Amino acid sequence: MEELLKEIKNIVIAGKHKEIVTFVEKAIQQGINLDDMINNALISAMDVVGQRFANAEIFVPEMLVSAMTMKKGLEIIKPLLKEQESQSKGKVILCTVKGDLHDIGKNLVAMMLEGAGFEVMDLGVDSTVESVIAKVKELQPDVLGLSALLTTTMPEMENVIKELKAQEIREQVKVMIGGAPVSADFAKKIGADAYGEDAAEAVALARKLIGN
Ligand code: B1M
Repeated sequence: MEELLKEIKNIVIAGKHKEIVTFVEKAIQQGINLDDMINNALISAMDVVGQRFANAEIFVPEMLVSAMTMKKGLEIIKPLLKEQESQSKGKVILCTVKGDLHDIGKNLVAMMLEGAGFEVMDLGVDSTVESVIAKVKELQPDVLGLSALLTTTMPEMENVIKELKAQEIREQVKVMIGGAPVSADFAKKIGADAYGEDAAEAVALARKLIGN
């Protein structure tokens, strides 16, 4: 099992997107714990990729192929995470904020929330303040989840919260934020309701925020 997880991790690091499906399916057949596969193979691979990028050992194209490989692996796991839930636990709008194209973490949060029975509306990446506010008004979610991976796009989270206040709808929705550069202190500073460190915590917090 350990060997197979290591192999999956190396496949993502090397961006071997043609091989990932076979290996993830093999791991599922062997009964590998899905959380282990997500955390100890797929996510930890992206940590290595990020480190290598920061050290200028690899560049954007390599990072992109690794991301694509990870996404392919996650797509196979996604249906298995869904619980047999018929009634929605609550409505969540998710997006990556304006200027930011990173979506793997957000997608993982969406998958875990759906798996836990939430109805998730994913607005995608590079979401402008205006588009987020319009969707909040239209869909009236219980929770608005904002993701940012760049220090330069973190201020967009505060802009969304300011606009919710300006439009007098801040009290109607709980705001949860997350992403590698974001912290609990930052969440407090900008007036968010919660900060999720990872996808599992995001689910626990969504439940808490909604009160179920
Ligand atoms: Co980019 N990138 N990237 N990148 N990239 C980082 C973020 C970086 C840290 C790499 C580095 O330098 N070490 C760095 C940011 C530096 C900074 O701001 N301080 C960086 C940079 C600089 C850039 C570009 C500027 C590079 C360039 O063009 N010169 C560029 C920016 C593009 C843009 O967005 N405008 C860029 C581009 C890209 C790719 C497109 C190539 C690709 C993204 C592909 C995609 O997402 N579709 C990419 C990738 C893959 C990364 C790294 C390597 C991996 C990110 C990732 O997917 N991690 C990343 C380095 C790193 O983070 N180690 C890096 C795995 C994912 C599961 O984790 O997203 O953290 P994460 O999500 C976690 C938690 O954070 C949390 O739960 C998730 C699951 O546990 N979470 C939430 C996330 N959102 C949440 C929301 C919640 C709650 C929890 O509630 C709503």
